[in-house]
Amino acid sequence: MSETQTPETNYRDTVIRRVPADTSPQQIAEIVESDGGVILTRFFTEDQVQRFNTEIDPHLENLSPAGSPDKIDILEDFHGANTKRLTNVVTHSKTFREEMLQDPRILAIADALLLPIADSYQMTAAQVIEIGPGNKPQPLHRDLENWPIFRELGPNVYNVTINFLTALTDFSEENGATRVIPGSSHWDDYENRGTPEETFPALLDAGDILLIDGKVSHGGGENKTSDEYRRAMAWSFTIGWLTSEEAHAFLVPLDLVRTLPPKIQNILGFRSFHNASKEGGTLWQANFDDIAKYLDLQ
Ligand SMILES: O=C(O)CCC(=O)C(=O)O
Ligand SMILES: [Fe+2]
Repeated sequence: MSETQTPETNYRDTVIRRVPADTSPQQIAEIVESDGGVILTRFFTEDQVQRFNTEIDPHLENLSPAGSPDKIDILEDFHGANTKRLTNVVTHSKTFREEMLQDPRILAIADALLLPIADSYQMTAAQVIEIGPGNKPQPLHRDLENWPIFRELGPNVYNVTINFLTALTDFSEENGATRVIPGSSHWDDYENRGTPEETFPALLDAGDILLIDGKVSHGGGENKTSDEYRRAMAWSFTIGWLTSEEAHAFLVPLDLVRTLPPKIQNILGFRSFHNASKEGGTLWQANFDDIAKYLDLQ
């Protein structure tokens, strides 16, 4: 149990620290580097959450609750038997595209955490995750395991990915709040993902964000209710020199992309990834030039 626990505060509020949404990006980055995650309270307004939910509702309705079409055992487990997962959220939601993704606070936090190791970053995925009644706990994992070599490299590796897990309904321990093992980012052996007993639930209100790095062990919680649906969006940014989970550059229509600012176009893979400050090459180019030029983006 954390040393910061005091009789007046619930341990759950101290073990995953909670800070207001207007906390400085530097402070947020420091907490994430220390604990592996932090809760940013009241980040998005009720109105934003409500509009977002309304925009994605029809898309979710059309989805099967079988997690994903993947028939590989570990992915079936990972994606859940009664969980809906909606991808390509940039295309589906105007509120996400124009407000959440362009929120200067989000970009400043991502800058603080990712620009020290690369000159540009991308959104590897934006996925709505609706955990339904009876769904088992998701296996504990670190998000950097998407690129498994990092598992072998362990805690001394740079943090290459961050996840802004946003609550779209209130999270409770019973309905499947994400579970986190704070500090597991510093464990020596990344083959060790910890045990359910070591986890703490991220108790969020709709609009709060659980921001985690790629190094902390966590997983979606079990939904023990008979009638509640826990809805979240996991949207993750990774440095530009890793392949992203979602191929946004092939999924988001170019006409839509033309309406977005250059930094967002870059985040979606419609501009090249630079590494000049580290004396690295430019990646994802066309004829040695920025693909934005090839695509005639302004
Ligand atoms: O649904 C959740 O609470 C966790 C999702 C997650 O860990 C992920 O998408 O990487
Ligand atoms: Fe995860």
